[in-house]
Amino acid sequence: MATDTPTTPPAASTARSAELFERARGVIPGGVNSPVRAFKSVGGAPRFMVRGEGPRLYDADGNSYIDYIGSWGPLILGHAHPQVTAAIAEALARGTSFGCPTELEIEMAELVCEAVASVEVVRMVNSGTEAAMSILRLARGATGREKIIKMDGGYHGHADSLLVQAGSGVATLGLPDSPGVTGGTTADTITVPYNDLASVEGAFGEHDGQIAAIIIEPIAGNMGCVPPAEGYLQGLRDLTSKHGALLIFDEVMTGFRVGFGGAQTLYGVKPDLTMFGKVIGGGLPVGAYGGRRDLMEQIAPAGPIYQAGTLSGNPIAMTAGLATLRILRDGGAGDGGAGSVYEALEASGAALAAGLAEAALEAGIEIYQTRVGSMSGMFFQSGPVGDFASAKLSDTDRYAKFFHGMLAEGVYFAPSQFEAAFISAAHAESDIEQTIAAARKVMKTM
Ligand code: KE4
Repeated sequence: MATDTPTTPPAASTARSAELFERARGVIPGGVNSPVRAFKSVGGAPRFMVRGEGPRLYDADGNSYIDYIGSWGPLILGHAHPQVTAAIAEALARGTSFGCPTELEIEMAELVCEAVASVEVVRMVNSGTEAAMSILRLARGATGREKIIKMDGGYHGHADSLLVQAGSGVATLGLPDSPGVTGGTTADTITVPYNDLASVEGAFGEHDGQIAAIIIEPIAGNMGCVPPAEGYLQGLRDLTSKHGALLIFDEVMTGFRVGFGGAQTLYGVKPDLTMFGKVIGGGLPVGAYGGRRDLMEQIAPAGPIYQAGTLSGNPIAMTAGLATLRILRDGGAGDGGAGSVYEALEASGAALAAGLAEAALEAGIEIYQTRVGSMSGMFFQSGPVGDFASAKLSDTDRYAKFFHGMLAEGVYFAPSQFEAAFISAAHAESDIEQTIAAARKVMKTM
């Protein structure tokens, strides 16, 4: 859905946002309900948004922004997509939650199983964190093993056992990365560098027979966007199969984002279990986990491994998710032709990346770009970036200057060098062109 891009007013006041931030900090930790929103790593005060439409966000001071966050991934169709909002409005009239099974949940489960070949059975939860907690409990319960391997720089939500310090470059046993997380809960979490098969082999060598699973973002999106090296994911598949461990893909960010079948379909690697979130909720709180039937049927009440949730499979969230996924499956405005949305997203992603590269070259600024479809990264360094250690070599001060310069030009990138950028199907060519023009202007000042 292309939109005529209204001209962005000159960087007007942000007084109302500043006032709201002051008020928020009196009653909400740090003034926000999720840390990254507070602009801590780029400095300055967050903009309080009042509305989103298509590719744009509108803040409390009346400024508008071309949005490359999309609520951190869910809004692949853009803000307030008419078919999604209409479906939600219609569902609302029937009530918001029943605490009983509904056909909507079956339709969602059937759609996810149809889209992702490795998923035979799926359970809805309310966030990616909840999906991660549940999937690890399942992996440990099903294998009878206690240790898990995660990647340095990999993020799977804030469940205790996953809040471990980044490793020291090889397989390191987990030390808590937050007060309140006990050594006991992270003792069984081994961290290894992303894109490094040897360190995984080493971990299995050291802890053979004790490792329940590897949990990984098949395309890392929380160290900036870092795609898997050639053969890496298949290497993990071979190692987990060889050592009787499970392979878990965290597709909360990549699921239905980089293709209708997610990263696993794109790279042709079949995990045992997969987590979902973001896009499958169409902007409402949804997470999910699923995979092999023999594993998933060990989840209560089918099996003994407990997991529950008051609002899991909520009818309004299912409605928003189903409306979104059906448009992605059927293409464009639901006019048939599977994949046409993804083709458009690929074209937009490529155009933005090329424009940013040109702007950086013109300004004599070194950047290292990564991209998979409509999910991308731009590291302020010469690269290459293949893992968290190399990502951290980026010039984060320069990123902060870029972020604020673009914000003043009405373009909203993530307020952190270590996040991904997302394009939606609502971003028109004119939005991409406006973004590139702004980047050319801003990069010259950095
Ligand atoms: P939630 O619990 O925030 O729904 O999902 C956690 C999660 C799990 N797995 C992956 C790959 C994720 O990217 C996330 C959450 N992503 C962050 C952005 N990098 C959400 C933004 C935020 O924390 O506010």
